Amino acid sequence: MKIGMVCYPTYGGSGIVATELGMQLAKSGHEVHFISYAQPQRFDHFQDNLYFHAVEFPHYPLFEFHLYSLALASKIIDVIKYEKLDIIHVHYAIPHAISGFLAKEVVKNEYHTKLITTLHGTDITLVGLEPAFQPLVKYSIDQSDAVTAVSEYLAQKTYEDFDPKKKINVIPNFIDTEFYKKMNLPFLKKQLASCGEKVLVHVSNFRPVKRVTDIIHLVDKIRNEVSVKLLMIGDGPDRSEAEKLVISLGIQDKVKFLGKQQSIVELLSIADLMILPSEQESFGLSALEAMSCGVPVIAYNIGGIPELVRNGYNGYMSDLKDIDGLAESALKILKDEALYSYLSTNARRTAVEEFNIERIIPIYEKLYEDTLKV
Ligand code: GMT
Repeated sequence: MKIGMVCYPTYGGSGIVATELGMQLAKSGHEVHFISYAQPQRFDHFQDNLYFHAVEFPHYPLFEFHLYSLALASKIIDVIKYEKLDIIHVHYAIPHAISGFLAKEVVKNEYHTKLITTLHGTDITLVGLEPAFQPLVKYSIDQSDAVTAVSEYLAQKTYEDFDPKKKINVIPNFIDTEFYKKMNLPFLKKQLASCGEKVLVHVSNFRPVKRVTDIIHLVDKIRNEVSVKLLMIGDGPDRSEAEKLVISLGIQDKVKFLGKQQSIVELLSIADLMILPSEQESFGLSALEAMSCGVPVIAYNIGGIPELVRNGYNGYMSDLKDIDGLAESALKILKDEALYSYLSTNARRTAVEEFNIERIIPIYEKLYEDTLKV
């Protein structure tokens, strides 16, 4: 099949999922054309069957705002015409789904390209609900030939808030468990943590929904009972508030802000526990990355998290904003070696048995095939 993959290219779960999906489909012999304003972050080497088309958007004094959605639609039209795409698969509804719909409409007399939309999270739960976008998100879902959501929770939210005419197919996010696999890196551990310190890790874009300051409070609550080092990986609007909190609590020696990092597997390999206290998370890809490296996860019981994290099996969940509950779970896990090893083994097992890329890609391929038949 010839597939156009539309996504955000930068940091963020939806772009990562789209890129990994595209790269894997290309390996399986499909021709995949990425369409975005920049080369997707993980598409950083030559691979057969994989192509990138940059969306150019002209600046003109009359346009106070960039008309990216229109430029994207025009680029999709070009790629459909030149490459004869069977499918346009857009990731994150805004504005990709409406641009895909527009492109499809423009070429419909000559080309029968199908539109598939994957909903990822805030396109439904947050931004998509803004009155400025809601009608178009609903319309583009209804006009897609197939729609997928990355968790049962997100599918349910879409039914509740958008009343779609279409069935929402749940295809969970996935992971390459051969790539995301614990490495033995004692020197890196020594570099980042003192001897005997347990390594806690958080990876996100530090947006308000991630509640990063809860992690700092958690460290403050447990630091006298267990020796820990927290690695804060990523960057975003709430980083400086978190840094200020670290200073005001006087725990600078316990927390390292590493900023954006490419070598996540290395860092997860030296981690003992992943903390993800988001107040919204349709899936929680960073939790799955940690679990694949054998790192148990503690998180709030919200959104799609319970589809991934199971209490007492591969991690623990607490009620939203219950930092004491999170701290209790952290202490339980870090103080009991037998429990730790049980959770760690099951975290890896969950990734391998339920979310392995090899299990999920054929589900997308089947959806493509079924959609082309209609
Ligand atoms: O930045 C993004 O890629 C989208 C972002 C969002 O806010 O919608 O992430 C979502 O998509 C990821 C990949 O499917 C999920 O793992 C995240 O849980 C989800 N984020 C939220 O729901 C907050």
